[in-house]
Amino acid sequence: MIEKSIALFNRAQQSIPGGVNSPVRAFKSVGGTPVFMKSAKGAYMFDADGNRYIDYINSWGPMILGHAYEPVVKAIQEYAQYSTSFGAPTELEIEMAELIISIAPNVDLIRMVSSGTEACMSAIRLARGYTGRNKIIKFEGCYHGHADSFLVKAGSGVATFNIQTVPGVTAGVANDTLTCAYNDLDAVKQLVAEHHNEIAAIIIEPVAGNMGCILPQEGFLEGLRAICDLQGIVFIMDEVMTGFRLAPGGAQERLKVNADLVTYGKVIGGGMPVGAFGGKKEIMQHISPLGNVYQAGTLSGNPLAMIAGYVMLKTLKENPSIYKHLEESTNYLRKGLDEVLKASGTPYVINQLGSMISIHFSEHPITNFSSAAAANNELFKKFFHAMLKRGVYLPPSAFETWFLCNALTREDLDMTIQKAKESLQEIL
Ligand code: HOZ
Repeated sequence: MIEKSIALFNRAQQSIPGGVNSPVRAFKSVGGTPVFMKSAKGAYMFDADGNRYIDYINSWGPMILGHAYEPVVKAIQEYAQYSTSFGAPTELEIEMAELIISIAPNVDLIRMVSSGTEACMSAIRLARGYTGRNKIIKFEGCYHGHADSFLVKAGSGVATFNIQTVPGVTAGVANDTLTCAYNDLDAVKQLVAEHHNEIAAIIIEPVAGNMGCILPQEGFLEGLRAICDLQGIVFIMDEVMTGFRLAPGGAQERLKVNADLVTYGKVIGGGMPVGAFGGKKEIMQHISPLGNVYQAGTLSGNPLAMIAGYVMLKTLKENPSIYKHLEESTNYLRKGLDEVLKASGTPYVINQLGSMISIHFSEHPITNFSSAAAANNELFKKFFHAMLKRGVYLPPSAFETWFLCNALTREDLDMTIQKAKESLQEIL
């Protein structure tokens, strides 16, 4: 029963475009009514009607330690009394920067912003300002937030709603965004050769999470690194999803590939609106007020956002066993899902790295956007609804990765596997 959610959705549509403040929440592509949440604790979310869900979105990544993680909540409560915003520097921002630099590889200087979109948008501007070049290369199905340059062949909601061209993005901006298929190093080489000395940056999700979960094939990231070195191109790793999740030092640490600039979001804010971009001093020193590449924000380094992120990152840094537990949980889930999917007889692919995982209903490996788009995504929609009504909250799109949190118990995982079995029996 989701009567209250239905009433809330009807009401929301009178005052909010589509009834939601971010498109994929609307369930438009899977159909049905989005569930309106009221509270969450640990691995569970509770909707307006009091239904409980095991959560595999975790706010699209940030809640790696589970919802309402007590030390984060307490720190926010304590800091709120000092002021919710200063618009002036604080010691806490230095603590946060020093902590990130101590955890993340290749970060000499870090600038805090308020979202992953801002982080990626600013990193691109910096790369352009630093190199004096205009064009960037991004990969089909990768999503780096909703800044104009990134909405060309983007993943996430743009792919979910099958939007081919985003109105409002000028041809000039779109022309400066070149795209290649994920995992296609030869296509990148060709593009770089065709646009000699024109490309400022290559930006990539080192593990893609916006077309389901897609892993870089062996040598792909290393190949991009080598191209960037050879051509003086800035290599930007968008670690908004992978940062502090795949390892304390994110994909850079886990996959042993170095970025020139790295962008963060999600986990870095402990559930508050936070992003950041950082990297080598040689590049970062071009950011204002050190240099002339302008970038600013009234709420950048906001004290509540900083304390939430600081407590979260410190917990992760000091407790490496969290990553071991997350990995074990995800492996366990993968094994269980593998068994029930195999038994169902339907073709499927499970992609996973660390605590990022997704299912595509496909006979073929899922290695890029076109293979993800060719999968049986109608079946995924049915699977999503069958799981939802059984109390398992998956992303409402095959073009999104699932994120696990550390609060999941074996019982939760067993229940998820059992619900997957029942769901497959219902829909096949
Ligand atoms: N960046 C998130 C994962 N694709 C989606 C968040 C949103 O668009 O609401």
